Amino acid sequence: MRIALVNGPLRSAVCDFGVGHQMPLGLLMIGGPVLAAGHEVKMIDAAREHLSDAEIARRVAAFGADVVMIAHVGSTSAHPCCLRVLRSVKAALPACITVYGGVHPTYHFREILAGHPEVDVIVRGEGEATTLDLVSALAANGSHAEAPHVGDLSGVRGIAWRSGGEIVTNASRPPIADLDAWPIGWDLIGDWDQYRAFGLGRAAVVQFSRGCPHTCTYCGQWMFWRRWRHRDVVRFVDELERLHREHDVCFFWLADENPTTLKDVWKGVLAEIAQRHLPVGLCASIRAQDIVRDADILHLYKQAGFLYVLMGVETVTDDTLSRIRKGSRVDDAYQAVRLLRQHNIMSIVDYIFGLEDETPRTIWRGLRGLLRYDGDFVNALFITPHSWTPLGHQMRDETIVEPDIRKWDYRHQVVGVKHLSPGQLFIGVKLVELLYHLHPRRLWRILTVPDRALRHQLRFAFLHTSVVFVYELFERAMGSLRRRAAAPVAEEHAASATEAVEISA
Ligand code: B12
Ligand code: SF4
Repeated sequence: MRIALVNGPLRSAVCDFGVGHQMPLGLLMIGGPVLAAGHEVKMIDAAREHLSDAEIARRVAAFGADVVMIAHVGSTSAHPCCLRVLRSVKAALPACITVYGGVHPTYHFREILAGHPEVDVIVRGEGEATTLDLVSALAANGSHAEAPHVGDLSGVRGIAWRSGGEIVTNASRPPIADLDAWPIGWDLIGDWDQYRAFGLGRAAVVQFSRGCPHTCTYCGQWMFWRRWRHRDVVRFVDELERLHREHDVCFFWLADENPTTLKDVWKGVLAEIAQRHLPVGLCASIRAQDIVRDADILHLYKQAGFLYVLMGVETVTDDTLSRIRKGSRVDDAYQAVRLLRQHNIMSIVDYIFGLEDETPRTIWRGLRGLLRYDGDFVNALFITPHSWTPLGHQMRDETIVEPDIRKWDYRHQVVGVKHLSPGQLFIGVKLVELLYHLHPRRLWRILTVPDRALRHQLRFAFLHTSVVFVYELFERAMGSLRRRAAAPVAEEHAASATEAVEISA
């Protein structure tokens, strides 16, 4: 079969002006197995190339696709644009079967299939094995010949689809036991120069492990992968080495939720990369508690190439940390930043606004707490109550001030706070970002840190953070003007229903 993989055309300030565009690893991971099984597969990265819907449909038609598979890493915020693309594809190619996957459709499959005939099949959860089975079933059914009939898919575990107009949820699929057995579709990347990070040359997103043993209430990733698993250390590092040698990849972005889960295994990964002396940089999300735990092996982080650690500190009080089940304490974050600094590794700390009822006092306390942590950069986020998370469930009755799910991307306020209007909270958050990043201590460090490479990285990040900051002010101003003109919110942009569905349903 001929399968077009489309990375949804979501515009993102973070990629356009901040870190740079990254490759859609999820699509590469479902593309690899079908490619290896002998199907013809083409990647259309509409996000990277900023393609219009018409151009995507044109490329899909030119390829002669039997099946179009779509997703985007910013799954919820990209949902409206993914549907829009599928409508264009169906209009241009009614016989083409459309398959949708990723986090958001995994949980909202029922309302999507009920309201959107442009979606034929939804793959729920981990995609590799399900996609391969699905494509084999579609090929066997000869489904592509007769639109929009997909044939009998009742034997394919892990999907939701329509049969005779009824929505059918097939049995779920157990988590993949051997992650190394599933080839990644690196050959689907046409131009490696399209993917770069932090101004450090070619970059690749890679994944050593899946899942997370923690259960933070605002996060759904621990449910999505169901249990923590990891790849074979040597085979994983072989892959990094091959990407570096064959494609000149200089920077690896780990997509893992929690790569550090087992200290010995993680130490093995770091030691294996370090002993190969690969001239590459690394970045990953790592819990503050694990950085503190790893104090005695942080030199290995550095030797392996760690340049950035993203740390979800989320808040500045132990009470809130325990309420969101973070499983760490304020002091962990404080120590982690210092340890990373001693090893010349940059820390980018995530802070979530809206975890408590924000007032000018809590915002001020947040700024003071962040200055005490003293991470190199702060990534200010807003609480986003995804329906499948425990927090989304708890917040069911809260006021939603942003019904447009294109903005459910953590960078826009979604839930109302009692004591501040959205405009006031926005100003508060922007002031925190401004005062934090322009703090004399931070500017002094950017100007004078002795390590040349680190100085360069700090300046790069400072410049690009500033551009995103200005863009968001501009976006907000334009949004207010548009709101004043009272543009109606289109149906597909309204918040999707809050039905939370277990992945194993
Ligand atoms: C690396 C990463 C980034 C990087 C790189 C993004 C990239 N292009 O690869 C950067 C920093 C740029 C980034 C940005 C954003 N990200 Co991000 N990111 C991640 C992270 C850490 C890993 C993503 C990943 O590659 N996972 C590994 C792959 C293999 O998993 P996967 O994509 O889910 O794919 C599997 C299945 O979902 C399924 N599947 C996926 N797609 C499809 C498609 C089809 C057709 C099928 C059948 C199956 C299928 O099969 C795959 C293999 O099993 C995740 C958190 C996490 N650990 O997962 C957040 C995450 C995906 N990001 C998220 C968000 C919100 C964003 C931003 C919108 C944030 C922002 N405000 O800017 C932007 C989007 C910008 C953009 N244009 O890409 C959220 C999405 C939540 C949601 N419900 O929408 C996540 C889950 C973080 C979180 N904890 O909530 N991100
Ligand atoms: S540690 Fe990170 S990935 Fe794990 S549950 Fe908490 S927020 Fe999610």
